[in-house]
Amino acid sequence: MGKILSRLQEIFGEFHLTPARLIMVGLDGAGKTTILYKIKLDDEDIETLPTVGFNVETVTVCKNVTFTVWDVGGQEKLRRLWSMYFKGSHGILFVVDSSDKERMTEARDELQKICKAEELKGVPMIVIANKQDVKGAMSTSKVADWLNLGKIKDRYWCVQGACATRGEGLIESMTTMATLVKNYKKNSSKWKKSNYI
Ligand SMILES: Nc1nc2c(ncn2[C@@H]2O[C@H](COP(=O)(O)OP(=O)(O)O)[C@@H](O)[C@H]2O)c(=O)[nH]1
Ligand SMILES: [Mg+2]
Repeated sequence: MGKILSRLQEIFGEFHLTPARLIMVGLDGAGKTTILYKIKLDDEDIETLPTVGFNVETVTVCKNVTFTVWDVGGQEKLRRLWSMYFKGSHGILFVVDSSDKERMTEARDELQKICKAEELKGVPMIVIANKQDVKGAMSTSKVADWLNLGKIKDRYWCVQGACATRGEGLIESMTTMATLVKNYKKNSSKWKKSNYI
């Protein structure tokens, strides 16, 4: 088992009764598939194909953790399907390409739409500021500014810098996520077995 995956299993070990359901979203090209493969296969070199259209992947990465992954943006008609996938989620991983200044506004708009979703009220969010290895990539605080994260007062959130291709920042992201999900579980009546469909 890869390093990231075994660490993930360790940190989510106590979620055996109520497995964590996480959604991972972001614009196409942000690095979601790369992150997923890094978690599942760790150091192996994987070539990723850009996800075309509406593509939802649900992956159980280890015993207690399920990821639902999809691209947001430019899919207005399909937005009504969102709630179906949002329901029962305990954490949001929002992945952003820190080197793509041109699409930062679009990323912000998508993030704001996600934050407005009723099904995700109070659900904690980690923003993964990916592609920190690219020259000229925005720092985590710049990304936070661009995405207007300071305005978010109704959920816990945090920004984590990452380089998915090298697997950097992923354990940190998942460790923080585990803590936030634990708090969410403690404080939210939403965390009920009946939420698991
Ligand atoms: N330089 C760099 N490229 C990355 C990083 N993460 C992903 N990529 C590349 O960005 C492209 C899109 O990644 P992908 O995982 O398919 O994005 P997705 O559409 O969000 O699933 C691929 O060519 C990846 O190899 C990173 O941290 N640094
Ligand atoms: Mg993808």
